[in-house]
Amino acid sequence: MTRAYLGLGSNLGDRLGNLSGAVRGLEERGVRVLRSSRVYETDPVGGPPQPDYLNAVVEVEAPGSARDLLDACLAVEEEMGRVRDERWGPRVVDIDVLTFGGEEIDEPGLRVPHPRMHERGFVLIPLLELDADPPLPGGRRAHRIRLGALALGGVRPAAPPLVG
Ligand code: GSY
Repeated sequence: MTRAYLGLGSNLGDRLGNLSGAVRGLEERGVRVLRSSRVYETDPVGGPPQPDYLNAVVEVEAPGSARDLLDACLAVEEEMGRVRDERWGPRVVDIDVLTFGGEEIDEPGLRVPHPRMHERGFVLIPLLELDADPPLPGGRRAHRIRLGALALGGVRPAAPPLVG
């Protein structure tokens, strides 16, 4: 079993219901969701004009490899109707593997820690609720990251944690 952090996001349909559905889908695939950050409403970053997101980070216990966890995330996204047709476009649900234990992985389709996680307020702010010193790309440490206006702007607490 390996502890990992996953980033969840939704900006289509019943956004909060979609995040809860993602948690259920992960549990059904043997991924135990141990803790959740609060849910934040966040301005969209990148891509075409699109609705605001709800984002959260969950801590999970994963039974297999990082690749197995990624496959479980992709299966849940697919089951919930995500169509991967527009890069950076709106989505019913998005599940990103942010970290996997202390592992550093750079393989096609799987880079862990997630290479942009420390630049995104919608990831970093909920993650820091769960872990004050999480693994970050390139061995960076949270205390050295400048949470400037860019990272903090447009991230507003919106709902309680998804579990617990
Ligand atoms: O990377 C995940 C999908 N995504 C998001 C997101 O989850 N939240 C916000 N605020 N902007 C985003 N842009 C993309 S792409």
